[in-house]
Amino acid sequence: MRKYDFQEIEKKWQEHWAKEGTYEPDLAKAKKPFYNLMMFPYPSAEGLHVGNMYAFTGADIYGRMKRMQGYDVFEPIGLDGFGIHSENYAMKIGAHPMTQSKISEKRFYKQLEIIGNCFAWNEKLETYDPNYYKWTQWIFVQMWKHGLAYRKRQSVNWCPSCKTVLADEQVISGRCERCNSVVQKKELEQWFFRITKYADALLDNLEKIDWSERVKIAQRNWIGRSEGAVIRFPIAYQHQSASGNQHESAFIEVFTTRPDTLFGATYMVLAPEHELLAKGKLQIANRDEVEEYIAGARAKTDEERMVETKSKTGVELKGVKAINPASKEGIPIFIADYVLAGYGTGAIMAVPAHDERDLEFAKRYNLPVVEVVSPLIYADKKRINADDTISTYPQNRHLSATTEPYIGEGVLINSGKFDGMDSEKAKWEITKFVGGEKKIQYRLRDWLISRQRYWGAPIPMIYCEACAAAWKGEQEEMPGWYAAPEKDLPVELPYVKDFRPQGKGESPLASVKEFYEVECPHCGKVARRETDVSDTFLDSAWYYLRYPSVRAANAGTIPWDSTVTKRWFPVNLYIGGAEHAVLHLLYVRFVSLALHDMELLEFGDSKAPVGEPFPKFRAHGLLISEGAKMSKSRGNVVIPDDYIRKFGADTLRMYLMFLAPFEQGGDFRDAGILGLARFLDRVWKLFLEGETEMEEGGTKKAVHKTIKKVTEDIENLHYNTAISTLMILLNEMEGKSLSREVKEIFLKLLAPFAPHLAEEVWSRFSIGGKSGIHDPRLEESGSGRVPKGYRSIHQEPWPTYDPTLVREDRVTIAVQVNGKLRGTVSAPAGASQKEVEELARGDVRLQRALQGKTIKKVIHVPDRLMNFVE
Ligand code: ANZ
Ligand code: ZN
Repeated sequence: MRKYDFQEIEKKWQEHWAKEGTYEPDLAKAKKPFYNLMMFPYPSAEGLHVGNMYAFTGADIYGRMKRMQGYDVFEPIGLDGFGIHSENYAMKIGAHPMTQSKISEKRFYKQLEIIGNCFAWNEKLETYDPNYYKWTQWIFVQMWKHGLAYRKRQSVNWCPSCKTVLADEQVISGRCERCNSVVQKKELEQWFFRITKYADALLDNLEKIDWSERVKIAQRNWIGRSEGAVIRFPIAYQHQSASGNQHESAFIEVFTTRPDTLFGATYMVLAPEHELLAKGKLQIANRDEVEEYIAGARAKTDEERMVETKSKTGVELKGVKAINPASKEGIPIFIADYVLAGYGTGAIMAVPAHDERDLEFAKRYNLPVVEVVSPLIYADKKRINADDTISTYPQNRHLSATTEPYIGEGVLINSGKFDGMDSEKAKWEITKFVGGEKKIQYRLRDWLISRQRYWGAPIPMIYCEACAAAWKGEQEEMPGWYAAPEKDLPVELPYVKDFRPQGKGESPLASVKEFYEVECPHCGKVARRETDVSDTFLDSAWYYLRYPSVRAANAGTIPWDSTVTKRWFPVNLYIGGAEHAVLHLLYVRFVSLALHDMELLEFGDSKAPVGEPFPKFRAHGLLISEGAKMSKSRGNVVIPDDYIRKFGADTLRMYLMFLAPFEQGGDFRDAGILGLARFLDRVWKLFLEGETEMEEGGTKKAVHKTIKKVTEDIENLHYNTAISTLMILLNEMEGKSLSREVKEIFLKLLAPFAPHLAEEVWSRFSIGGKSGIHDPRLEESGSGRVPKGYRSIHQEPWPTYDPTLVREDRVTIAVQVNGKLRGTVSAPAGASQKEVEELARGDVRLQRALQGKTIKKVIHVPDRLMNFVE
């Protein structure tokens, strides 16, 4: 039995903090606002996972130190409870998401309470609250009004198990991010947000924000900017038929990043979905064979098509050729599924000599390989005469196909009048020569918003057939579509008994007449509401904007209070999982940038680019369990509650943070937690059962070094080493007589990690150490008793160290002779020039280095360097 009754203590303080509003900053007036944000959880399981707790604790420790450093810290929490995660969970346990959400809400909030974070409970929010999603819908309407929302028929990713479409970002290696089913393609009309309009801004700003590098890299790759050219290849028929001339103007357009290799383009490839393959467009002699190939390719996912590198297949289009606009040669046209319809123009010029995939394909179909860029010249950056370069190649232009393709830069060969030109320069010269155009291409696609599911915010749009029929404007303007009038928001999600997805490409709302039948906002006739709901990622793309003004905004007339927003934004530190790098973290930036352009938001300063919500983001590591990824099927999912009951939240918090550097993650092992429990027991014993206070007993120096180390470690999220430093200090303190000051410093440093224990000990100290529960200086608070007028340790100032006390005792000084390092000496810290010089001259190695030299000058950088100059 532990003497330290964590169960009683933790409960008491959590209630006391809530009652006192210890963690509720004055949102309207805070002088030093610090917005400490963590990604909110989605309640889609029995409860909070220890992985969530890991993330929250790490963020919380930082926030707690900042509060003690004098900031008004705001650490909000809420639930991302709309969406497929929660709906699937409800389905799995045979519940209705609308009722289940209330049950999950209670459960999650209870858990979030017992982990001991300093959440500002007054401002919590849930994305499925109509008060909240009213404004999610309002944001959709703003997007629509500003031309950033549009509807389009497109082949989209379809998850056969979730029975809904998925955004590209939600397809991981060809599978559904959520349920791991293989994703299919389906043609559907859908709503999109024009995130591609922000591709450059999203990319450029990455250079100006302080984010975990791995997340920046993921975003850069996802946006995938490439510079290249669009080039047209005319089409020619081998046997012109009587009506042959009608195809004269047909051509194939390609996007290439290597227009310099144009002379080496020996064949072309169209994606199987390419529009030229539609019947009647090209006269193809082997139409049947082609159709068969197209059908086969349709059945594969993009991912399968990309990875099957060893078996690239294709079919040549018979009876038709393309003309290479540079060499004027006729070259064969293939269809092959290694070319994707959704990228560039859906067609490529194939240059087997300089592209790996093209070379592989060329070998398989025995196609010519023409080398046009020679690497020789860059071998040592020396330029070789172009004639020499060319002469190293035989007249025969069809080189061996067994060599590796050379993909670098070089000098042009086999390229007519461009021979000898630098490939970099040749890119634009050849583009000009054939009348091509420079083009910047992005991998990023527009954000697909529609979901054919029930549990989400209905998309607030209305379609009127009568208006569409009477339409006289431009077709692109989407005739007949209107935003739901703002006064009608929220478009409430009705209770639908059978909420399960039907898989017909329609939301269950499409069978609820009372929902979809509305009056046209324009002509008043009967119109139809959009019945798809929006992607959950739209809910989470703006929650942080609402947090600081939840109470103010819940009155219903504003999405957020802009004076509060100005005070609190941008967020000071955002912490969350790296797995959201190209989903949430990209969407949330886009929405903020767009709202800024609409002048609905205003923040950013010299330190943070305008409109960037999170100038500093850190990805926490992944927590595994007993050496393996946590998963239901392995049965190794850790639920924090049991551990909290058994060991206390403080012990669990410290254990989680002790595993490894926070950004690295860690391996949760039952056996490990005991060490931290013992540590806290020892703290308890030393502080409350030890000797009464005495005079300083020689720990002062160690204490100040600990202050320095713990402060710096927390700043860098190196919580594991901060804890081990506290452990070392505890060892040193045990068995010594300790001053009150030293004890207080230790407690303050421990407070962010073990907030309840630190608070309890502090409160007992505040009335002179040991006291019984009936001490008259205590008063009722929550489930326990606390000193009257008590001031929380979490509002005490963070300790600062005395720089003279943290100096190392001995330092290593580098000794140079004429600027060259010749050795080192160990000297007492702060040693004078004379002392160091003596030490150096007494060192055997340095004596040798100085032998026979007349030193004219000695340069001394205290504690670091000494240089003897002749
Ligand atoms: C000719 C060429 C020669 C190419 C060469 C590369 C090397 P990134 O950097 O990703 O933008 N490409 C273009 N559209 C494609 C599609 N729909 N499916 C598959 N591949 C496609 O890559 C651009 C390059 O990828 C383009 O440049 C094109 O091949 C290929 F020595 O054109 B390149
Ligand atoms: Zn109408």
